[in-house]
Amino acid sequence: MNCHQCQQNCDIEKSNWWQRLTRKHRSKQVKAVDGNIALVGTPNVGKSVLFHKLTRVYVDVSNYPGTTVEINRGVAKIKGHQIRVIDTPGMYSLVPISEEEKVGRNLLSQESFDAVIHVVDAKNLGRMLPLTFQLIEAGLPVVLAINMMDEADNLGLKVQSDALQTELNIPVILMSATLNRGMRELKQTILQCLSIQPEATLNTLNNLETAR
Ligand SMILES: Nc1nc2c(ncn2[C@@H]2O[C@H](COP(=O)(O)OP(=O)(O)O)[C@@H](O)[C@H]2O)c(=O)[nH]1
Ligand SMILES: [Mg+2]
Repeated sequence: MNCHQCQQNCDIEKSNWWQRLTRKHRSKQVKAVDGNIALVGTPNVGKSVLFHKLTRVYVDVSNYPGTTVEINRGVAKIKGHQIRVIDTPGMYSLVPISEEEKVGRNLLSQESFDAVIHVVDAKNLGRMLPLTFQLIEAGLPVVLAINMMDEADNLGLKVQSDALQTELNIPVILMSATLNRGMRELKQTILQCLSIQPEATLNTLNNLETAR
């Protein structure tokens, strides 16, 4: 019998080989993502360092349509969940002046995010918090990642993260992206924003259920 693939004799061994190959190819395809997050903030606060620490699975660099502004998109794998991450261009305000800020604002308004991580420099909190307020006022699901804590510590600066968290009513994480400090808390918070309960919480809930 002629095979429709090769137009020759198609033995059973070959069809098994074909099935194995297509099965292998299918298993290599990227699974559907479980959520979307964005990294935002002024230039030089560590967004790209954080982006590369989070995304090791797949990274795509492209220009935002009609502009020369580069956008990095990737996929973070956190506890088996695939989360799309976008590294937005630097922005000082949601009221755009530069082309980068326009692109950043467009991205935030056109796409839907489960978490918008506002990355700030711990040494310059006063200058950076106004954007946090704007993002919160815009109704975005903001997480404040206070980065460069290593440098703040060296300067003897203290950041009252608990007070900030209570005042702003959003998750606040102290971190040093280059030193991997705070990465675990950030990943845990991202899962919580996606309504994916961390194991500990799930276990606690299960225990409560069985105790009834
Ligand atoms: N000391 C210190 N440097 C950092 C940290 N995170 C990022 N950097 C450095 O800050 C600079 C700007 O980082 P980058 O990720 O390019 O910032 P972006 O403009 O926000 O994307 C780079 O030289 C990084 O190595 C950190 O937690 N501590
Ligand atoms: Mg960058």
